[in-house]
Amino acid sequence: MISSETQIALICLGSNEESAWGDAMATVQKAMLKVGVLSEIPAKSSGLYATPAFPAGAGPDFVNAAMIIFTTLSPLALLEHLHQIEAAAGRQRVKRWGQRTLDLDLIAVGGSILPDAETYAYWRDLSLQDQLVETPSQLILPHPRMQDRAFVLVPLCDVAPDWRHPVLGRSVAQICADLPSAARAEVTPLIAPNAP
Ligand code: PH2
Ligand code: MG
Ligand code: MG
Repeated sequence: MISSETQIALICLGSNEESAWGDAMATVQKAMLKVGVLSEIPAKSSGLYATPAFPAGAGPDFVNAAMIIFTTLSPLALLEHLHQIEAAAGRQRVKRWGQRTLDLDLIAVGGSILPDAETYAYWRDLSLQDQLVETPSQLILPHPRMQDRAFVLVPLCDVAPDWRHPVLGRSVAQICADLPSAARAEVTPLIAPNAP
């Protein structure tokens, strides 16, 4: 069922360590099934990609993917479901940039700007140096770094190329095209997306 309250949610999946569910690729694939269950109509899943860890040298390559789901859950309720799936894969939240069995990041929910435009802008404009030491304690949407990250944008292009960023006013495809081509080229397809 889909209601007038149903919103599109953009989710990025990543793993660079084996989990209770197998290697990084198996972990992301199983997580895709579990995230898909949260959607009221069939979810859309990107291909799987190998990506170098960010920041450079932070560990083994990641397997990354993206999904869109359609849900009436609030952003916080959805985040809680994503954390439960991470926990089921055996994720322990230890080190911010450490290796991770499974990371499910909520990238955006509809056109929501959370908690407000000013706080969003603070986190978006944080210098790279400050990003390494400051972590938001609340959910910021859209994800304040999405426009910088090829490992988020290239998979998102498979599932939501036309989603428009509520602050930047640009689509996923446009934001992705703005990345340096070298950054896009580092995102290596492992498994192609299913035909729609
Ligand atoms: N996630 C991180 C940190 N670094 N690097 C890549 N390539 N992919 C990720 O998903 C990723 C990362 C923190 O969540
Ligand atoms: Mg992440
Ligand atoms: Mg995360």
